[in-house]
Formats: sequence, C-alpha cells, structure tokens
Amino acid sequence: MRCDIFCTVIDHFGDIGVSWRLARQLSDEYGWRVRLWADDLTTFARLCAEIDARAPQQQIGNVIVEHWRTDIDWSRRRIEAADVVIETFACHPPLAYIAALARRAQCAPPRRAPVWINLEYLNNEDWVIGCHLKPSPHPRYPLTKYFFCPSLIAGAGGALKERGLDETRRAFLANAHARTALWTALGLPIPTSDATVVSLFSYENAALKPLLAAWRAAAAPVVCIVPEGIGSNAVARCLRLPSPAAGSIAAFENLTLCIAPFVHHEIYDRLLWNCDLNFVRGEDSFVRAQWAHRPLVWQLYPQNSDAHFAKLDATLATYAADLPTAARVALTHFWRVWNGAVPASALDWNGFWQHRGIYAVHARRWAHQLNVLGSLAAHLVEFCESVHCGYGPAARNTLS
Ligand code: TRH
Repeated sequence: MRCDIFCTVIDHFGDIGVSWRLARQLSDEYGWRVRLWADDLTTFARLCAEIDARAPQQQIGNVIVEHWRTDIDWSRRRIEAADVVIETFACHPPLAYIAALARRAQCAPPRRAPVWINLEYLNNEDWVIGCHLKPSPHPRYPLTKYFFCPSLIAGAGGALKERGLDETRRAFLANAHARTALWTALGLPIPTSDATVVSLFSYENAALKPLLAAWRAAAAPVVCIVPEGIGSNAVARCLRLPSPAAGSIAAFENLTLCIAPFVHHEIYDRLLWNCDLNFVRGEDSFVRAQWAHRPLVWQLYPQNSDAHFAKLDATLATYAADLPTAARVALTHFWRVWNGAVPASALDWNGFWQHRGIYAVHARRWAHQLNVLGSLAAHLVEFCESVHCGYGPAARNTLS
C-alpha cells in the first residue's frame, strides 16, 4: 500500500506528533510505503532527531518526508495519488491532489479504489462511536472520505501504540543504570528515593499556582520536571524563577523544580516511565502517559465555549469508572480543577495524592484494558485494506 499523510501544524506539537507516530507505524509495522507531508519541519525537528528542517524532501527510516510548503506549484509537479490518503485533523490536502485522487478513483479497477481518511482528534464521548468510519461523499468528485475517530472507548478507532512498546518500557525500568542515566542526560539531579517525581507538561493554567504552593508545603519532597516551553514559562512566572530555560534548577522548601529540555519522542517516553506521576496535555502525550502505566493528570486543549469540558467528563467517566469511590471522586475533582471546570482555589493536592497507591495499580490495569481495544494503526490498516480491496468496508451510514 502506498500512503500519503498530510499534516498542518496548527500550534504546539500534537498534530505533527500524531502524524509522525502514525507514519512510522504504518511503514515499520505494516510495510506501507508512506510519504508524510508536513508544513512545519522546524516543529517536527523538535520531536525527531533526524529531521533536517531545510530539506524539501528527505527519508527518515522508511518514511519519505515532504515539506508541504504553501508555495508548491502543484501544476508543475506530477502528482500521483496514493492508495490511501490520510488527512490529519481535517487539514485539507491540496486541491490538485484531490483532483488527482478523483482521476485515480475513476480509472482504478473496482477492487483498487483509493481510500481517503480524515483522522479526527481523540475523543471519548459516546457520539464518536456513531461517527467512526462514516463515509462522507465529496460534493463534486466521485470520492468518499471516511472519518476515523481515535478513542479510548470500545467501538471506535483506538489509540496509537507501537508494537514492542511494553517490552521496551519493561527493559528500561529493569535497568537501574539506564534510569539513572536518563536524569543525567537531561541535566537533572538524581531524585532521592523518598521524593515524588512528577513531570509537568501543560498549557497556561490557573491551578498551577496552588499546585506549586501545595508541593512547596508537601510533607515529603517533590521533584517537578517541566519541559521547556509555555508550561515552563508559566511555572517560572509563578515562582519568580530568574530563567525558564532548560537546565534551571531551583529549590523552594520541599519542592525542587527542574526545567528539562524538550526531547525527542523516544526520550520523552522514558521520562514518563521514570516518573511517579505525569501531567500531560493535548492528545499525544496523554496517550503516551497511559502507555507509561503511571498515574496521570490530563489538561485538554482548551476549546471555545468550554467545549472541552464535555470531552473531559466523558474521559473521566471511562478512565475513572473502576476506581474505588473515594479515589474516583478525588481524581475527578483534581482533573476538573486542573482543566478550569472548577475554580483553581478548590485544588486539593493532598486529597488527590493520598490515593497514589490506588492510582498506580489502576494505571497498570487501565493500560491492559486499553490494549484489548487494539491499536489505532491496526484498525486503520484493516479498514483501508477492506475498502481498497473491495471486500466490504465496515463503514457506517453516510455522514451528511
Ligand atoms: O503539544 P500539544 O499541546 O499539541 C496539541 C496541539 O495543540 C494541537 O493543535 C492539538 O490538536 C492537539 O494538542 C490536541 O500536546 P500533545 O498532543 O501531547 O503533543 C505533544 C507532542 O510532543 C507529543 O507527540 C509528545 C511530544 N513531546 C516530545 O517529543 N518531547 C517532549 O519533551 C515533550 C514535552 C513532548
């Protein structure tokens, strides 16, 4: 299968993070010939060591990476549409490409029609099940676009997870030298065994101030590792830290604050595995924190009219469902405060973290449960092959 993935970076790192992860999986694990069109290679390079941000075309592993510039003259480029086209997050591939796709659909033998997928944002609301795999006919061309909905609930597209991830994580955790070496490589002090080690990847957040205050006054030491970026700027402002740059380390009573460099995908995974608790945000880091088998706190990408609150509550309803009542109430409250659904003044760190043992067990159980849903790439491959080869898509009714 030849596959083109299109990605526009709206902001931050999630769009390219998800696109790159998917591109790698389709090529490495399923043998697809993947071309990833990304409009922002500078952001891409922050996640992937091999990317040359100036190269118009390059090959990273088995994936061809194309710089999708707005000034590409598509009329001068011989465009051949792939077997599978994935537009991530409704990013709209170039019109010339869609026209090529339509030409291909018209000429293709019935059993080799190209497949067009819109990869949606992760969502755990019930309506997602009805939307997943729904076809949407193109208004002008004889083309159908299918909605593919990543989700943590059964009946939708699942979450991205590489084969062998659990084995790699277990090997890392079993290797005391590798775990210590990670702190050193990140320029961080090696935490003492009595410390709670937390990674904090967040947006601006009103609850940051009360959280940092709670950690300063905590009964046991807290080591907080903040990747450099908007989150570290916000933390630095709260604590009046002279510099929010990577390498800054400062102690405030029982809190040790460390600003870490923004690292490549594989290292970020190891950071999550090495911490006792991970604060994550957006989409991709949220999924990675679940595969880390560690307790987590999620900050959603804020949406207009607080539309993300419904997303948050739907996620809590599934993620926290199996927790004992007191632990569930504390976690639900903490996540809701962290997302601004409840005033920041209601933040209760001790009330939340007193259940840490329960959350740790739950995180492992949850990851196993999520595994059962199957990986996003596997579902996507199965669906695309079924449509492409004409043996009957598992598609639902048309989405108008
Ligand atoms: O960066 P995010 O906030 O990204 C987004 C964007 O806002 C996007 O527009 C929106 O669509 C999406 O969220 C929901 O959060 P996310 O999704 O977690 O992406 C971060 C990526 O950065 C993820 O692939 C993990 C990676 N990462 C590293 O590789 N190294 C690091 O040091 C850190 C902190 C993250």
